[in-house]
Amino acid sequence: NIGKTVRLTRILRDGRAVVFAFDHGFEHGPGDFTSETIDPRGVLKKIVDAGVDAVMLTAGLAHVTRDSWLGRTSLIVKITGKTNLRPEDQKLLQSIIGTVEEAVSLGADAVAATVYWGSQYEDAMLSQWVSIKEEAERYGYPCLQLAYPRGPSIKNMYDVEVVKYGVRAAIEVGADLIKTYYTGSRETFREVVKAASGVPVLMSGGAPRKNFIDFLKDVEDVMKAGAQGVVVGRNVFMHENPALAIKAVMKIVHEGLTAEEAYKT
Ligand code: FBP
Repeated sequence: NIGKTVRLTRILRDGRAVVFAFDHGFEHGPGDFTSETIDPRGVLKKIVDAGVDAVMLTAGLAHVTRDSWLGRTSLIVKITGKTNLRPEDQKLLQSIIGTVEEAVSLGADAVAATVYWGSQYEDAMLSQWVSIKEEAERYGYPCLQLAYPRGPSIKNMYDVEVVKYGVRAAIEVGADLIKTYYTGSRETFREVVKAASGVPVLMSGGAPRKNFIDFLKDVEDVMKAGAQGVVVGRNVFMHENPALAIKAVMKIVHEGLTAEEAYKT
């Protein structure tokens, strides 16, 4: 599938990528933002100006923020989602919130969908995934899977065996790129990368760390463990200087700097 290779190369230009996730307004709600960041256009422009490899947005957000990213970075359209407003017992289900065709019409380079591996709704999310995949293959679009182990039988979603299972399951259903949780050490994440069997693995940013340097150390660890990059949201847009924050992440991912070096420069 040449189209898929072409588009993947646009995201992973040197084989690695820093993706800015900004779907939090949908997933978490306005509580993640300040009165300045509630309008996504300003912060998105700063991140794109800083040279980020791709942005991951819902189709609606991609449309309203088009002047901030269009023609200047790659776009990944997230086509599943859930709001925090739904009842607790429905929060382990992601719904279809967009289509591959919409992503194509936006000029995107990939689509993204979440599967909560281990959820009581795993079956529904897998049916969605297979349909998304089928359409994406037709258009030559890579599918990024947010392979998140979450469910009643999962005690620790950051446990290496659990994360490895999610990653292995993701490749078994044809993920072209995988976004997953950091397992807390270089050694364990090396196992996760191995389980991905050559499919690029990107670390999911997670909740904002008290000290930004600690987040950068995680980025350094996953890169040393063989990951292809990161998908980061809150640790960057909640930073007092998002442009500086994303640049530091990019220095580790693309230039191989240590966390300490990237923090200082
Ligand atoms: P973060 O770097 O902020 O964690 O963003 C990554 C992401 O997966 C987003 O794409 C998504 O909105 C959010 O985290 C999911 O958050 P939660 O873990 O609360 O479901």
